[in-house]
Amino acid sequence: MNTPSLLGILCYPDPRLHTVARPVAAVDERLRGLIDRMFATMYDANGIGLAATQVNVHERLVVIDVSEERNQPMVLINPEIEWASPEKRKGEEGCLSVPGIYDGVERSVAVRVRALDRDGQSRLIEAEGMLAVCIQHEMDHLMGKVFVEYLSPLKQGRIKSKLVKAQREALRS
Ligand code: GNR
Ligand code: NI
Repeated sequence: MNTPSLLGILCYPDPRLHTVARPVAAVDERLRGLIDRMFATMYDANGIGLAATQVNVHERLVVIDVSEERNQPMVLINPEIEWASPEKRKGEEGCLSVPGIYDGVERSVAVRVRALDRDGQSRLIEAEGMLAVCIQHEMDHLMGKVFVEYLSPLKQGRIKSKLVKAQREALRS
């Protein structure tokens, strides 16, 4: 197969990151083409996950690879959380749409998620550790939520100013 072309990643505070995604209607060749381009974009950016929202496609689709070797691609289509552990833990998060910003977010330590795979087969995914964190982070994107929204208004304001300034300067150079 040809190398899939890369997609542009929206940067916070782009208002399009707050769009709520609609369910994927059909797992077909169009969708598999988009999935391949999302993986290429995620691996190119050294991310462990990418939600369709971040590439301005507002459908419930996520790609993930939390493996060290970057050889365990995972696709979640129309994911729904069936169970989230009441036990939570605070961990450091980053986001390809919020470059250079890292801060602590509380997440359930384990989740069970129902989703379709790239063949349209229904799967139950039992996740803990980094995979559980990543799935919750990506599913927030599909709901139009970016991790910085868990931080204090003061921090959010500082992050916004910093990124707006950085994007202005990137545009000028
Ligand atoms: O690459 C990513 N790393 C990461 C680290 C800690 C918690 C969540 C993530 S997801 C992020 C990629 C991304 O922005 N996905 O939406
Ligand atoms: Ni993200």
